[in-house]
Amino acid sequence: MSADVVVVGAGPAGLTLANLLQRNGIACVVLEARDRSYVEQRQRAGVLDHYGGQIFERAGLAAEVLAGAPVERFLELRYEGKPHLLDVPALAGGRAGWIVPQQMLVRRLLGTFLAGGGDLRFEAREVALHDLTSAPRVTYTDAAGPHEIECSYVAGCDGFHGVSRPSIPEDELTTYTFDHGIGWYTVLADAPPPRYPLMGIGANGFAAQFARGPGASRFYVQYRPGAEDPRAWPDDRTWAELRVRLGDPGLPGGAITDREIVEMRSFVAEPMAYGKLFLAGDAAHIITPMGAKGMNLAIADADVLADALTSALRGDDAALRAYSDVCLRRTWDYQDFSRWFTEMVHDIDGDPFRRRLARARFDRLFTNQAAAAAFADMMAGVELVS
Ligand code: FAS
Repeated sequence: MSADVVVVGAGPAGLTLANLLQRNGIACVVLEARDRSYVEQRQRAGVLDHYGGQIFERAGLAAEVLAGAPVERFLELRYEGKPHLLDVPALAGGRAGWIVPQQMLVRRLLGTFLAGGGDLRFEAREVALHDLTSAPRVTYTDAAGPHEIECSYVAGCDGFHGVSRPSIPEDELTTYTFDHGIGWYTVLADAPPPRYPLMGIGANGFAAQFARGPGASRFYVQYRPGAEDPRAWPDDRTWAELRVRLGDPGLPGGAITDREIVEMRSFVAEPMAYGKLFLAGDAAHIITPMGAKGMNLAIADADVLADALTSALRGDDAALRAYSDVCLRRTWDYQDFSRWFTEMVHDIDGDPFRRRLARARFDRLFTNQAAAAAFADMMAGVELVS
């Protein structure tokens, strides 16, 4: 069997790429290791930034993938319980994002791809990439047995733990890892969502509350990795921490349905390409959820890669040769923004000097129009000017 492109992974990167290639008339096959219900249920991100929304607008997909998704408005930051509202879209010249749970976006992208006749194969096991610098082949097995697909290009959209990045010889890659020294205990609870996306900042540490559908909220509570495991906290302790840090003694509790810990780490692999293999999304980079850029970076990579692959398959590979540099420029821009944001709202190591720096950073958002606009520009997602 042969295809123009084999896309490994059906997450935001893989499904955005597959839909955009499909609209360009490029034949691609998507290989996904898990089953459909896993792919459609996995809860993660919650915000599509304005730039990501423009990608779907340009592709004629926005009406379907964003149907009913509320447009984001204010961001509420409570500093030692005192509320501060940032009208991010207004500060970004009207560029607003959407509050859309990642699993809903993935479910809809899956639907549009299949409705367009897309070839998506679930439970594709033992995916392996071969001859990436000559005539690429991808092998895998499923219930029907072993398969081999010859292709012109491979898109590695299989996340941080996928097979694509490890298929690149180690001496071809430079990797950067950064441990922020912060952990987030994240819980999903049947608790009414906040009026606006909410962050609590103060001496007790960071907390946040975001909507995850009409009757559910996702909460985040900062903890010190290695010093404790908050998953062992009784629920009363979790609610007590949230009420103090969010400055809301009356915060209604609710059944906690999911508990995870996320240690804040950042990672970048350079370059995002090897031979005929191109990495997109978490396969190439991991960013903290501060500023909500992980999923949005994955979608932005897929947009650049779709255009570049389409041009290459029509005879002009200039954009494909530039792919890694273009995406790494945005990746490092967002890594810097996410670190800046992380430092502003977290008590990183109890250092009083750093805590005062963070407070100065915070105050500038509400006293300096240019600083607030720069913050909102990054929240909206940036168009890369060459
Ligand atoms: P994904 O990991 O989403 O998808 C990869 C796909 O490839 C998966 O379906 C996987 O099953 C499949 N796969 C893996 N190995 C394979 C193999 N060998 N063969 C075939 N298929 C394979 N981002 C934000 O923007 N905002 C947030 O608030 C946010 N919160 C997060 C909270 C948590 C707890 C976590 C873990 C992440 C969060 N993220 C957030 C980041 C997250 O959304 C990722 O950036 C996003 O899922 C990246 O999308 P993909 O690159 O498509 O990778």
